[in-house]
Amino acid sequence: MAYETIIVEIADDVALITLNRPDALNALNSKLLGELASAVEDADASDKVRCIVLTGSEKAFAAGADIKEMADKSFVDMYRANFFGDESDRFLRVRKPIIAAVSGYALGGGCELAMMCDFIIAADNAKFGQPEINLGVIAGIGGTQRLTRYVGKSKSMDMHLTGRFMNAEEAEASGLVSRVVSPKKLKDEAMAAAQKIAEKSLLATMAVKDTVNRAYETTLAEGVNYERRMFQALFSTEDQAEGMGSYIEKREPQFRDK
Ligand code: CO8
Repeated sequence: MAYETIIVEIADDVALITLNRPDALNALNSKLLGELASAVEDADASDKVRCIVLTGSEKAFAAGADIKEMADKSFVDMYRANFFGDESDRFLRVRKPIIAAVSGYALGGGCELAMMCDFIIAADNAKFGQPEINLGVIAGIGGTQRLTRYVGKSKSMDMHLTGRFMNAEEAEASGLVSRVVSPKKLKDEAMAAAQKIAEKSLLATMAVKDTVNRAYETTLAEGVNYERRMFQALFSTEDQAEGMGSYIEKREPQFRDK
């Protein structure tokens, strides 16, 4: 499918989705978020895709929701359209792993979009922030909740209340990102991670995503019980027999997602 605001490339079991509004630093408007939701849904349904990478340009992953699109809207406009709620929900329903590869600005909705992915690999020029406070509003697609879970209350309050940016070093130290590389290596690093994930049993990678995300939604005891049942359920798969059999036979596993 042809998109106007994103580029989708599929190779070696990985869908690479690049946000592509260079004139607006990939600001997230309705068109882009609608196209992105469709692209990740297609990737989720495709037999050719086992992992997804979401990236932007070297200067900006995304500099936030499109301020020019939002500026004149009323509460009624935002409420009736459920502004970005539906697109966010569609993105969050994707069951295959999504890696955010962040270079440059990831601000406001851009930071929130990165946090809706399953993990973030950052370039050393990355700048994360929730500067909505400077616009007289607050985060609107999960920032107050997800950033607090990623980095804790104190740092999250600091970011949301002052609107300051966090660099890649601080983001790694505080647990927001999983690794930091140079901007030139970012895409290769993210694609290599995605290809590594794509080699695994898709059933197991989907179970990891489901179960780790459950940690955000439940008590420890409930989460551990959910994990135990998922672990046990995977013993109904051929991939469990293949994975353990190949270890014992000292060969590489051939997973078939069955
Ligand atoms: N929206 C619209 N246009 C933008 C945005 C944006 N968020 N960010 C950058 N642009 C545009 C600029 O207007 C400029 O366009 P033009 O040349 O036509 O004026 C172009 O991109 C390049 O930007 P700059 O010239 O400003 O580039 P600089 O390198 O000087 O500065 C910054 C880069 C610091 C990133 C700067 O552009 C900036 O501060 N951008 C705004 C950052 C921001 O406030 N983001 C938060 C937006 S609000 C939000 O995300 C809410 C999320 C929740 C919404 C959910 C709805 C329910």
